[in-house]
Amino acid sequence: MNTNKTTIIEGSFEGKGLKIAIVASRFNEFITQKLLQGAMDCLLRHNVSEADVTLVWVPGSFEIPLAADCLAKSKQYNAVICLGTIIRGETPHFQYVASETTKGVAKVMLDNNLPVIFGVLTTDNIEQAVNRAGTKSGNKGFNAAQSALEMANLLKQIGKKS
Ligand code: INI
Repeated sequence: MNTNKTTIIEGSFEGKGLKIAIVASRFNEFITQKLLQGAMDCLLRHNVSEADVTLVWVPGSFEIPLAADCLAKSKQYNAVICLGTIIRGETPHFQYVASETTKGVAKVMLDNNLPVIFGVLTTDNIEQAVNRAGTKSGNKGFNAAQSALEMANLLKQIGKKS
């Protein structure tokens, strides 16, 4: 029930003036490049200036949290978007990389009070990854950028810690 007394706060998707950092990992780069294209498409279509985007490449998803933390601590950005592709192999390696990357990104976000968006695919096979990188299931890079815009604008309203 909305009695018109409720205060509702939400972030818009307006990107004008926002400074965005993207951390992308080279492992499975052929997929991650598609996520990056999707993310840039979203940012530019929502009025983020190309000059206000910084792109940082890291070797693999495991290294994403460290780079994201450095970018967050620089206080130069309204949001950090993390893009990577982790595909299950024959060993438990996938599990360790996926788990540490996920935990790491979440930690960086909370430690820095900044939107740090999880645009990392974790899939059972290459087909699932392709489906999420601009084919059957959309483009998760585009979705990640949307989340970054919404959260950056939301944090402008609720993000100040006393
Ligand atoms: N890194 C990925 O981004 N995706 C993977 O699927 C992957 N697998 O499966 O091994 C992967 N491994 C590399 C890892 O991220 C680190 O770069 C490496 O362990 C060095 O620290």
